[in-house]
Amino acid sequence: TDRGTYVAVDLGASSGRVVAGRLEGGRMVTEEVHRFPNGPVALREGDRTVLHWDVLALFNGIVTGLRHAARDRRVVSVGIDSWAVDYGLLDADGALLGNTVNYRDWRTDGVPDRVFAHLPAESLYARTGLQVQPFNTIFQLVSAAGSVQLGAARRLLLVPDLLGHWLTGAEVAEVTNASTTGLLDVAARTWATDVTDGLRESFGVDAGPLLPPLVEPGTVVGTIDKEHLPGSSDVPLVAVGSHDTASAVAAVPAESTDFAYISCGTWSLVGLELDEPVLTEASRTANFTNELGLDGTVRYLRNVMGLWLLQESMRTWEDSGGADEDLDLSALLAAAADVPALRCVIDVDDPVFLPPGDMPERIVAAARAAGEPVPQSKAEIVRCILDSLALGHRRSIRTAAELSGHDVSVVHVVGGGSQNELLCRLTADATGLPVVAGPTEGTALGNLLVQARALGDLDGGLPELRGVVVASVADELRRYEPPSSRLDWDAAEARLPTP
Ligand code: ADP
Ligand code: LRH
Repeated sequence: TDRGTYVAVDLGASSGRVVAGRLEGGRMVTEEVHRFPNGPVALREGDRTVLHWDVLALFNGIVTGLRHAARDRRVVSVGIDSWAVDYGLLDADGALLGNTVNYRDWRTDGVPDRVFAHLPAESLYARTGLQVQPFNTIFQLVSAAGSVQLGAARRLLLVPDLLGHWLTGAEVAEVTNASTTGLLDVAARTWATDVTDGLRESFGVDAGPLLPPLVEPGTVVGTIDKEHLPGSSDVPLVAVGSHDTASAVAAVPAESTDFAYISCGTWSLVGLELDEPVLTEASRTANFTNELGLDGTVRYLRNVMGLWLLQESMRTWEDSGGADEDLDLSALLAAAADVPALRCVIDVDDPVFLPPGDMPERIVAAARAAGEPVPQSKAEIVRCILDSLALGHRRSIRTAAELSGHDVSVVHVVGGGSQNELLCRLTADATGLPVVAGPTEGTALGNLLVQARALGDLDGGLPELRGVVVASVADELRRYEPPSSRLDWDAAEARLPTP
């Protein structure tokens, strides 16, 4: 029997995709129906330049994708996920106040310390369990204190909820993504009113009234306006794990519970799935985050700078003139594989790498400052990035296991980066654990499975959903065993600054 087609909208920092999925004999069969680019847009604002997202282009991409999906399929539901923390503000008429600011904008430089002077980092961590990243929503709001837009705002909607609002009129905050704001009580899964009270008293930022009601993944939040799905009637918008990383983790093809995951794309999100947050002082100082997952789970992880380093390096090289074949990703990776391992390693978590810019130059400067051999060629720079990311993966998995008291016997790498064989091989080598790579579009799969379950077409918890993942992507998975003769990762790690 044809249950119809679920449509996942998955917006990454580097591209947006619309994926149609159908259940067939216990498998979720997927087809990408539309893909469009995404990236920062630098725009003058008074006397400075602010990085934005082109949120209207994203909306257009979604609408086009829905149209493609509905052309010869019966669409029965839609779900949206995106990167975390960013938001749009609506005024009292429901109009968008300005473009969504990109989390890599420098407006939050120095803001965390200003906040901690009033709201101590220890008590914020105890309440929210959230890592300190300058771009957390709480810091973005404080950086906007006193602005005309914030003064006129009536509603704050995170990116997936904003796009969903434009499709349906609903105003909600899906809880997995809300857990990245710094405004959520991680244990209660409710807004942290003591934090919003503190923001009002210390910074005059009255965020509390802007925050919409929270919903858990699986909630039907509204009906897609007919103009966007002509021919279909009453298609529900389902709140999925609207934080892309939550959907990615839900679709890890794990067959046991002692797995670590790396959601590997623009970022490497490296960690474990837990039942309870870890709110210890050691966890806070290691900057581990407790973000919320499906079905009451906690995503205990660290943000490792990820393939952003490679994306931005390639962009720099492209901008500086040569659209030659050197800039083909697979050719670059093949050349990097021939460079000797661990010659130059850098601390990828250094905040200098966060904003857009000349990444090769920053990498060279970081190597020079640390007394590492300076990479010369493109291949050497790429090799330095991948060796250093593998070190970041290794350190994060080990620390996650230590801080949570959990064992890890396998590492699942999902997302676009799971196609990077060299990085997967290095990660197996660095961690001393088998790596299972794939699926590439796990986030979309996690999004689709939550819709199917919400519609009553699937039963069970995460183990059952993961069973469907395994059945759906088994052919796509690649396994990398840690080699018996190992490179000296201990010595390489010792060359990095201690965290
Ligand atoms: P995001 O969701 O953050 O936009 P993705 O999960 O789409 O990111 O991953 C994008 C990354 O995947 C790219 O930066 C690139 O490094 C990597 N990638 C994409 N395709 C390939 C490929 N064929 N081989 C190796 N790496 C790839
Ligand atoms: C990955 C991601 C990550 C966040 C970052 C802002 O796309 O959602 O989990 O930390 O974007």
